[in-house]
Amino acid sequence: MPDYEKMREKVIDGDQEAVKELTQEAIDEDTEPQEIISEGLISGMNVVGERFKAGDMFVPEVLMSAKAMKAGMELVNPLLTAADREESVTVVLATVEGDLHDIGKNLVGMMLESGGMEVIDLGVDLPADEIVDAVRENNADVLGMSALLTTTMMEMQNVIEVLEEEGLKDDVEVLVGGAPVTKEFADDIGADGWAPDAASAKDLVQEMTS
Ligand code: B1M
Repeated sequence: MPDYEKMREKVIDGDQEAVKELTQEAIDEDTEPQEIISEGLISGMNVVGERFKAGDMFVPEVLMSAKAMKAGMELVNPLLTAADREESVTVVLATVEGDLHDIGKNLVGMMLESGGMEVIDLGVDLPADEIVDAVRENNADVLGMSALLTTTMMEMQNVIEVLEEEGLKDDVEVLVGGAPVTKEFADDIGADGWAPDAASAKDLVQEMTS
């Protein structure tokens, strides 16, 4: 039986090497990959999410934990079956055109991955048509957009308008966030959801897609 308590602890500590070792041990014991993910890796990251929301952990620590979780996931991912993958929620994530800030978006992506979702991170400074193409091509369940500048947040509305023009708006849940973005703004531009931080974004996406 893998030592999940220790695995969770090492994810929380952001200890990549220890997480890799414990994950490999669990794999060598022929443990179900899904069990390793849910009982050890994601379960540890869930604690991190809660502590971050409560203000008991800070961005650099969360990034370390997310890296440790990812290091374990990289060993487990090749063992997942096609059926395991099909069940997964697909999220396309981008920072909108004109905006180069990506630290918050990356945190959101890591949290979503820790929730077992498939994240297609398009990067920063993404024009609306490229975002919409990626939503279509990946048959995304959720589009997550981030903006950190008051001058670029309006671009989110533009993306939603392009989604509407292309007849895709009803097929995808649109989630927006970033320091200047408020719930009121999200409602005004027709987004389906807004989250103040990465851990809340994961909770909301889980709600939206369940
Ligand atoms: Co810039 N910058 N920056 N910057 N920068 C801010 C945002 C600013 C507030 C600084 C200031 O003036 N006090 C200001 C914006 C002012 C405004 O618009 N009102 C600003 C400015 C003006 C600029 C430039 C224009 C500066 C210049 O060149 N004159 C320029 C613009 C470049 C561009 O984008 N075109 C610029 C450039 C940069 C750097 C490149 C140097 C760097 C970015 C590096 C990078 O991201 N790779 C940078 C940084 C680091 C900052 C600050 C200092 C920190 C931002 C950050 O990473 N925060 C920032 C000031 C500040 O916030 N103290 C500032 C940490 C991060 C974890 O938080 O991104 O808010 P945040 O993400 C949170 C939530 O918002 C939420 O979850 C995250 C974590 O829980 N969230 C989501 C984010 N995205 C979400 C998506 C979701 C849900 C939740 O769903 C999809």
